[in-house]
Formats: sequence, structure tokens, C-alpha cells
Amino acid sequence: MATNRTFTMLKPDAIENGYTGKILDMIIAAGFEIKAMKLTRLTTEQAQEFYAVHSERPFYGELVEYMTSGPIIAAILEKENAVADFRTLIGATDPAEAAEGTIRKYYAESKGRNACHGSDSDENAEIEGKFHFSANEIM
Ligand code: IDP
Ligand code: MG
Repeated sequence: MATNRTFTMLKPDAIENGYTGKILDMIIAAGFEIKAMKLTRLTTEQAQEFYAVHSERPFYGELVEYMTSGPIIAAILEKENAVADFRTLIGATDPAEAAEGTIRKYYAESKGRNACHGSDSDENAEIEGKFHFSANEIM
């Protein structure tokens, strides 16, 4: 069953480059409601666990190093069809391939430093949201 919720992180490059407000504006303008949000910094162990599915990929070390290099903003978002609509809003992993008008097209630096995370399924949205927030932090 679709939960109408997704999980996002504004990644270290987005915060560092001063795009926090612009990206949050795009998210809200697209109809997503913020149900939880915090500025935080991942430990190496947290980044390794969050991206465990990629542990065999050649970019895993680089990914963990990047995701722990500075603060991130983690958030739970709500909207009808949240997971799919948010993936459309962020665009392709590689900004060179991202559609016009998407967050990664505007704000990502590269395929690795790509500004914004979006869950890829309802199941992962739930797991990832709970990874970052305790029940009382979720509205
Ligand atoms: P997604 O974030 O669009 O779902 P995934 O393939 O799940 O993309 O990869 C997770 C993250 O790993 C990407 O968002 C990006 O930060 C990083 N990544 C993916 N592919 C590469 C790569 O080829 N080089 C470096 N980093 C990568
Ligand atoms: Mg993914």
C-alpha cells in the first residue's frame, strides 16, 4: 500500500553551495508537505549503513566520504504519489542526464555530488525515515 510519504536528504554539496532555501522552495512549490526535518551530520557508520546496498560498487568509499563531509538536511515529505513524484522532481542521478526543471539539473555538481536524495520505493521511504527520525519527531 502506498504511504504517500517519501524521505529526502539535501546532501553536503547543496548545503555548502547555499542551495538549501532554493531546493526547499522547489519541494514545497511542488506540493510536498514537510512532516519531519533536521540539519544533521552523518557519522561514517550511518553513511555506510544508509548506502549499504551500494557497498560492492566502486564509488562506495567516495560516496561515504562525501556524505559525511558536511551537514545534510534530512526530511520526511508527504504528497499523493510521493515517492514517484519526488523522484521526478529531483531528476536523474547524473545532472547531465537530468530533465529541465529538476533539482539535480539546477543544483547538482556531478553524478556523485548530486544535491538531493529521494527514496526509490514506499518500503525504503519508511525504512529511511525511521533511520533518521524517532516517532515523536515525525508529524
Ligand atoms: P539515486 O540517488 O539517483 O537513487 P543511486 O544509483 O541509488 O542513485 O546511487 C546513490 C548515490 O550514489 C547517488 O545519488 C550518488 O550520490 C552516488 N553515485 C551513484 N553513482 C555514482 C557514480 O557513478 N560515481 C559516484 N557516485 C555515484
Ligand atoms: Mg537510489
